[in-house]
Amino acid sequence: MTIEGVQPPIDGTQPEIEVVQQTLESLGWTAALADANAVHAANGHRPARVVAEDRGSYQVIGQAGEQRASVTGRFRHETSDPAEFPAVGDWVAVETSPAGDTTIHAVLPRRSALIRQAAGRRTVAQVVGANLDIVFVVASLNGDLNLRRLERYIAVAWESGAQPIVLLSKADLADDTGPIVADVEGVAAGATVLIVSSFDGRGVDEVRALIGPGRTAAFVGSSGVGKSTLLNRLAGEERATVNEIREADARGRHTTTRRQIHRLPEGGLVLDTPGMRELALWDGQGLEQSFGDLDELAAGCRFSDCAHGAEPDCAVQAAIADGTVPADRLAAWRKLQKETRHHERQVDVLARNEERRRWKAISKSVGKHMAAKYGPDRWS
Ligand SMILES: Nc1nc2c(ncn2[C@@H]2O[C@H](COP(=O)(O)OP(=O)(O)OP(=O)(O)O)[C@@H](O)[C@H]2O)c(=O)[nH]1
Ligand SMILES: [Mg+2]
Ligand SMILES: [Zn+2]
Repeated sequence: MTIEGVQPPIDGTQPEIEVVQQTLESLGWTAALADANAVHAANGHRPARVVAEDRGSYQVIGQAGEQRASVTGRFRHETSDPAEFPAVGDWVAVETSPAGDTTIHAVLPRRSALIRQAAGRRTVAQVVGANLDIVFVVASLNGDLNLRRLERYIAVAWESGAQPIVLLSKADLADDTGPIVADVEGVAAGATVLIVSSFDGRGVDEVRALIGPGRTAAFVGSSGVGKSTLLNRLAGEERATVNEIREADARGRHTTTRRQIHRLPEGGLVLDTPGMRELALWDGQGLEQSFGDLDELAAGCRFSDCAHGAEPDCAVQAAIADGTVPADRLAAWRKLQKETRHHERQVDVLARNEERRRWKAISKSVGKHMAAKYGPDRWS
């Protein structure tokens, strides 16, 4: 399935400049990206967004419509870190040769990135999605709701720099959602929890409004929770294949097999992902980057081992009381610390050091995003 709505000009000429701007903006283009792109524009490269990837072949979309693209030999040669290769959601600088081959010269800085530890024995960072505004963590209300797993998903979503929102799906199958919602809110670390049903339509308009024109949202969660069904409902047509879950244990069948960004009629963008059982956070370095404001504040607490609870003269609690720090950020920080401690026991030190360098580059752009969101003094 491909993205619709952006067509190349019929006669092959360049579309008018306003039309180009509007198209890029509807794909999530921002002034900050335009700044970062200036050096590439000077080289005659055009911006495009990666909407799908297939073993090194990228599907990109930009003012020239949709194209297949691959990275230049030079890019491949100079990039040793898999996390620096283009990922779905990335903005890239492309060039099309007279023969019609499109190549990617550079990846523009990411303002957010959903990163997980890739499956397999080696500890490798995998960018699930880049430049996301919202990460919808989807869990089904029909029985198989695992709070610990959900908690980890939410922690990784917080870490991405995007806004995490929990979607409890298949509400039409649940009688009394009250107790479950309370449990989920307990592990949501301040993320909003919404109840949806793609069958009776409950919550669908809220989700649509949250995504909004020019914004990008990802659906993540276990197989079979209804991510693709919700995408189809939002799109008003069948964009992605959907399959029955297994009767015996309510598990999904891993129907969606690759990540792909779809465009909604209203102009929002949805990244549908294959079901992932685990979304593991692999390193604590990101914590310092994303929660640097709390670290700094904590230095001002009376006790060096302050847990920022009921201790006297706690600078973190003071900041929450005067409104400089939202209370949910403290909750999110705690959850992430817990998750990281758990995880650090599992990864070998060598791999962690390697990841640390990778993570720095990525989280730098996340930090910039946070600065824009929460103010530069606490994030720079
Ligand atoms: N009752 C009910 N069933 C739903 C709802 N949404 C999805 N389903 C069903 O759940 C099953 C799995 O849906 P999918 O959309 O394929 O799930 P997915 O999360 O995309 O799964 P993967 O692609 O494997 O990760 C299908 O049989 C859907 O019809 C809902 O709101 N209510
Ligand atoms: Mg699916
Ligand atoms: Zn404190």
